[in-house]
Amino acid sequence: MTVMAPRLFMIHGSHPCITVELALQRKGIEHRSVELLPPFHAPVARLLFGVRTVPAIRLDSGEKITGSRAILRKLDELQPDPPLLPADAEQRARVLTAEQWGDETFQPVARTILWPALSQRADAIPSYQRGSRLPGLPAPVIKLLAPGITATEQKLNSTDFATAQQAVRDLPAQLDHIDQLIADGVLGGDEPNAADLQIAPTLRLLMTIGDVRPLIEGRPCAAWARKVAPEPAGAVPPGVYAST
Ligand SMILES: N[C@@H](CCC(=O)N[C@@H](CS)C(=O)NCC(=O)O)C(=O)O
Repeated sequence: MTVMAPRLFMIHGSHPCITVELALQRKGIEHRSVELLPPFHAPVARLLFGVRTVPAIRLDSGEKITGSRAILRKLDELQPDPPLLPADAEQRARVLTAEQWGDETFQPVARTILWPALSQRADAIPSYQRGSRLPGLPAPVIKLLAPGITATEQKLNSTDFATAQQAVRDLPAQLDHIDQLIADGVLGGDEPNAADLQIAPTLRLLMTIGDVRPLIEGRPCAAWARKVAPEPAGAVPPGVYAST
């Protein structure tokens, strides 16, 4: 049943935007996507929503909601079936805690590691635009713009090569945490919950980075992420963080 026709403002390949898309799909809510091109998304998002980041949605009523977790809460309110949170209070609290960790702690890890990798491998940038509705820029133009774009994004995301190397070293402990959440039944149930939808797209984005994928493959979380979230566009060849 369609209870509204929200407009989703998104950036192609953005992991929290995929979280919202998966939630909309699960609930069978038809929507329109408005794709923004970074870094030009910032003035548009600020003007329309008063924030710089996406995902953001505008409902038919004109109501605006920003941030993946707030959007999922709103979708559950508007269309309760299927629910994204368990009915049992204890289990619900566990899912909400995992979802918060996924948003605040784990989501930034992908940006921290990916942007310095793309600054080394500008030739990989077009692969992340595959499937975008926006016209692709010719390779020589991307090559010309890449240093500026990757430097801006590294600044926006408080990262650089050394920070990314440290994040790669810290990743196995975070993967242990996800594997534990799966073992505890917080993630990986028959029906994906809000924490599944929040964390799996980040993991899938990390799996596009050649030096990072081997740290994930073979773990329970690799199979789980493949089940929950689609394969995103993009690939950075191995060798960037080889000595990390
Ligand atoms: N944790 C927030 C953050 C969203 C976020 O940072 N989105 C990125 C795309 S993955 C963004 O809009 N970046 C652009 C920028 O920082 O200007 C959420 O889940 O909604």
